[in-house]
Amino acid sequence: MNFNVNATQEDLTLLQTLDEKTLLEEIQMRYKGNRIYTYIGDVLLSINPYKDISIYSIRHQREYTDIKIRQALPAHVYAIADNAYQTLRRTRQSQTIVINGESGSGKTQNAKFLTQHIAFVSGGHLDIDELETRIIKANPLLEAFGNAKTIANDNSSRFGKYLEIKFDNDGEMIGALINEYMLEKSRIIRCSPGERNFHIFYHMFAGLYDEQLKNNLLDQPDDHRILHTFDGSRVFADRQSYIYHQSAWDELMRIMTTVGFNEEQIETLIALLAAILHIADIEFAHDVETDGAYILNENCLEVSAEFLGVDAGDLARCFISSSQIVRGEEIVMLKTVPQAEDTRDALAVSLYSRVFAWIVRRINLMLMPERRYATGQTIGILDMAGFEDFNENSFEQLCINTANEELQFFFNFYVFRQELDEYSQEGVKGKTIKYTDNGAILEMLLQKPLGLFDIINEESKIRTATDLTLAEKFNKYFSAKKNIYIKIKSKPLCFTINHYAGPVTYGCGGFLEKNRHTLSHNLLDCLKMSQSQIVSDLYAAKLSSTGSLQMNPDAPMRNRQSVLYKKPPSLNLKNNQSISKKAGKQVKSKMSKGIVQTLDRTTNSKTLSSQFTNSLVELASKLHDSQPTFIRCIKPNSMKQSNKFDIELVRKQLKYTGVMEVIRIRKSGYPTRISHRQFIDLYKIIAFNLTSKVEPTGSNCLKILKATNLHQFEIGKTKVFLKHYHTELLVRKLDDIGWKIVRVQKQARSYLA
Ligand code: AOV
Ligand code: MG
Repeated sequence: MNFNVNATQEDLTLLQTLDEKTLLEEIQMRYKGNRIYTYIGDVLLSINPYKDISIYSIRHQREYTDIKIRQALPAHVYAIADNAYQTLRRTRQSQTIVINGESGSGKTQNAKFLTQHIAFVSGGHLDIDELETRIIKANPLLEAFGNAKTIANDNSSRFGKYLEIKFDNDGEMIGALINEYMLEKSRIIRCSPGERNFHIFYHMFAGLYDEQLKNNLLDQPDDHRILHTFDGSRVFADRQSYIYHQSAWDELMRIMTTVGFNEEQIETLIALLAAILHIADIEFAHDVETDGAYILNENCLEVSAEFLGVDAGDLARCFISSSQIVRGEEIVMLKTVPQAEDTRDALAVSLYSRVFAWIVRRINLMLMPERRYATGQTIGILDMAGFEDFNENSFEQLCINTANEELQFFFNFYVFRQELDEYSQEGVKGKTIKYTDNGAILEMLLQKPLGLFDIINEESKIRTATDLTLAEKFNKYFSAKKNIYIKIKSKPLCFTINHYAGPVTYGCGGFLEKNRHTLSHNLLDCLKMSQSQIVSDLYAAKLSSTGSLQMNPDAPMRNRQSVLYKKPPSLNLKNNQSISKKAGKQVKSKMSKGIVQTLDRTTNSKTLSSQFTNSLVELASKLHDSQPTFIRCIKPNSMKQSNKFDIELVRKQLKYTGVMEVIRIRKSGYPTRISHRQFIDLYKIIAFNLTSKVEPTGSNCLKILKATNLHQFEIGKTKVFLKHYHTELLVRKLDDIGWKIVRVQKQARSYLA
């Protein structure tokens, strides 16, 4: 193949021949020449280079802010950021940049470059440097707690992030808000072979001083159940990985200080992370005397209790028994070993998710703009966990893939459906373009009643329901949907969904337990009473409908001293294994007084699936309220390697993201649609006197378009329809006129002088 990257197109809508082969060749050639970005009109295609390419620097940022220079430069994510910002300035309408793509395709990296560039162009305030640094530094902090190594990506986002950057009326950045969605919290207790827990734990072990480790009763990561590797190898397999995590921790400490965490808060965080490790290490066995569970390693129980600031006996009772008040009487029962283990895991998971939410709240507090600047003008950057298909897929993958379906639907809606609908309403002859609509899949997943998530929720309320009865319900309701849902006869717990990005087989073992994820009343009461200010505050806080914490992020550190920080647990533990057995006997004696068996009382009816569906609704409404731009990220190979272009893999992604159709609609369509009124307001000066009153009619719009020498636009009944490059030409024309006006004014002033 002839190799001349300069002969390739920066914008795929300019391709003469439009077929899959040409498209793939073009992209492959560009990839070889490190041209990882390509425009499709106003959509950006991005391919992960898996290596550093020197296209991100202040020099590049400067070049891409100048629209005249930018036109001659290769396509770039900076241009997308710049465009969103300029559009916000011009129209005062909030913008969103939506980044999609499979896991490992480069979404999070692009989100960082976008943030960097928007901060760069919108700086201005005296203290902007500090704000800019905070916004940018919030990323590595969130990643340490919210990202983990998976099979698809060594730094995989295990939560969705919607960053809203806020502006004042002069277009200056004044603050930001991070919305976090759907942290994959179950990773705390369980991850698949070859994967790891959240980065923060490894950073912490490598980075803490010996004294700090000792204070938190920590030694080696390998000592803890939830950090064990699957193949039994050591966590820090070599010196290099140890040093890597150590420097990551040091960097994190610098960032936390920059972002505004004080020493006490950092120590408290470390203690909470240690508490999670100790809780997860508690082991249970069957007590023949009571026929319930008891705790084998009570030293772990005592350490956990001390870290949590609660009484060890109370905590033991929560682990091994449950209770319910019926007609004023407390009914108690002992748990089996698996039930006790579930309680332990639920506590570890809940503590981590609350810590994560607390960190996000604190960051937000530090990024919050002063009220007097508030304008409601924002640029949002959406970076969710990407589409996943592993050897085994569970509830977490179902949530992640459903969120991706929703984003694909939004993309289709905005790029195809809405555009085609508008043409017909406005009497514009647009070409008809076929695209793959995923509405039916989304409906099956999210409809109420009787969508898949709704069924999970309903089953979770039924005492006798099991994962098998759940799978049977799925089969009953969805088997008829042959193109979307496939029942697997040989594996009764499994089913396949034909997602927009391909078929994924899910196993529903554990679905109900994961969905319930609730802590018992007893445990919640116990935690709320904690002597540790932060623990009691974390658990006193309400959860919103989407599962985020509703608390004052400043509260935990005031008033009462934090037990966690001030008093590290002692090592002098009573080694007599009596606490949980004693508690068990007490419960047993209560039970013998005529007590019936009941399930755990649960407090919080917000199941995971209801939080999940609520956050999707919230997100969708944010997206629909702003003007979106899309970045489609493509993964060049599954080996995380540079210079490897797996044609089949890329072809598959181009196909399911509908890239070919996007090229077609961008070639023949009009992505910019703007009302006559707004068009006249923005560009009047091109064809009329600044002071004259111009009616918002099609013919007046036409005068402006002719004066700019534009072709291939359409004027509809109430709107002007433009090609994506038209806006740039109009802005340049405005720019030229602006200069002329300035020159005339200068001249006039010099005459007067
Ligand atoms: P993701 O966000 O799309 O996956 P990332 O943005 O984390 O993917 O990218 C994965 C890895 O690819 C990064 O850690 C980098 O090593 C590399 N990479 C991505 N983009 C670039 C770039 N522009 N230049 C250099 N290296 C890059 V996930 O979060 O798993 O869906 O849930
Ligand atoms: Mg990511």
